[in-house]
Amino acid sequence: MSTIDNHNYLVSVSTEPFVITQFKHHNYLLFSLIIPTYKERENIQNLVIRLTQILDGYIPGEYELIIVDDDSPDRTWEVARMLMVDYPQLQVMRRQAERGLSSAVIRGWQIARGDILGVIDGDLQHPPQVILQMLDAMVKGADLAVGSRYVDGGGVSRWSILRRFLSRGAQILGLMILPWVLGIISDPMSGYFLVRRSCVAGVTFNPVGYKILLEVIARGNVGKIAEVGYVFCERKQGESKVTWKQYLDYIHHLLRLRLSTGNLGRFSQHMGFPIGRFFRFGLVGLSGVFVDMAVLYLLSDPTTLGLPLIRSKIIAGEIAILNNFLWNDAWTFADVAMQQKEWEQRLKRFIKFNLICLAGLVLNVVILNLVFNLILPNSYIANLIAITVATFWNFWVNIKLSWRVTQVK
Ligand SMILES: Nc1nc2c(ncn2[C@@H]2O[C@H](COP(=O)(O)OP(=O)(O)OP(=O)(O)O)[C@@H](O)[C@H]2O)c(=O)[nH]1
Ligand SMILES: [Mg+2]
Repeated sequence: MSTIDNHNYLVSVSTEPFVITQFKHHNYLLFSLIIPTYKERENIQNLVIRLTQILDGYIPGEYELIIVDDDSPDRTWEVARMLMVDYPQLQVMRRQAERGLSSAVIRGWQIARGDILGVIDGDLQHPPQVILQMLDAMVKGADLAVGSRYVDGGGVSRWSILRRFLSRGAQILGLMILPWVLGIISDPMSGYFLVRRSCVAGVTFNPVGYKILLEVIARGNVGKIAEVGYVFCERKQGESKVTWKQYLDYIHHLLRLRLSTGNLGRFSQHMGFPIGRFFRFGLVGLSGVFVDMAVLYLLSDPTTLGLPLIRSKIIAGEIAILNNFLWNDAWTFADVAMQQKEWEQRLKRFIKFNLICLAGLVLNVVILNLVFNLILPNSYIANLIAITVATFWNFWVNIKLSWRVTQVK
């Protein structure tokens, strides 16, 4: 997943799965610390100096620092590369094909040689000396050592009321959606932690947004957890990259983890049923209902175009199908569609989707009739049953025929 460029530096080149391997390196190390950076030109040298002083006094020669920079416009990667001359334990990866904090951390761990894997912010807001307590906890047998702002010795220095409120609000929301992940530590939003390689090796991660720790706890095999207090310092140089998008990403991430881990995830794996996809497919279907209704109104209502009902319905239905197809292709089955991007392939999928939905409609009518006449003479309940069966039909047959995952491999 990474190569060496013609200046002898690491560059990430592909979008391979986010899987960390068990050891295969003969030049194994005790500890690899990832420093994800985006526009941290002014901070990076100080951080490397501090970390080196601290770690050289504790585990000289047994660690590496890996800066993963997302091609920062301020050329952080260039400054970092120059440091490599004086700091041989430093590696630098400049990512041009991918973006994002969490994925940067995983890409770093994928090239790491350490038995203990860690992450620290590149802006000096995480006090470097705390790493020693965390390493100590790992050496004493913890699987995961988390720097926490909410245990003894921890805190935030000068956060505004709004930021404190948002941070706590996010934590409470997370507790409601993923209690078995956020409920087991005091600071699940921490971006400062160490984890044992064996707890994350072989796991397929799906990193979204900022909160990589959630991903590690939810998908990894973490047993014993240690928490070490630290004070989240003020940023002195550079600027924060936190925007509203991070809050949206966070909610997206929670829902994704909710559907793919815990009981639902186990059920989904056990039954071979892709619950997350089904959820997205259902949402898209719902959006189609609104499109259908709106177009039907525009075409058939006497106050608008006043076209005949049947003709309006056929056009509205087809536009809704087109709407659903576009969303499913871009979202529900994006991973499959990305591998089959030619317009002929898209057209083929669209035609199949149309035919399957048509068959679904026929099925809908047949089941409605059967249930209504033979089992339960209530047209609404009968219709609900018919819609449910048709939705499963549409989903399942479209997976098998339109967005065929097996064909991709
Ligand atoms: N590689 C990479 N690093 C990132 C990205 N976004 C942020 N970072 C780094 O991740 C660390 C944390 O980001 P910050 O923007 O400082 O977020 P924060 O510390 O939670 O928030 P502040 O208190 O506002 O600074 C810093 O080292 C950033 O440079 C990204 O998209 N890619
Ligand atoms: Mg920061």
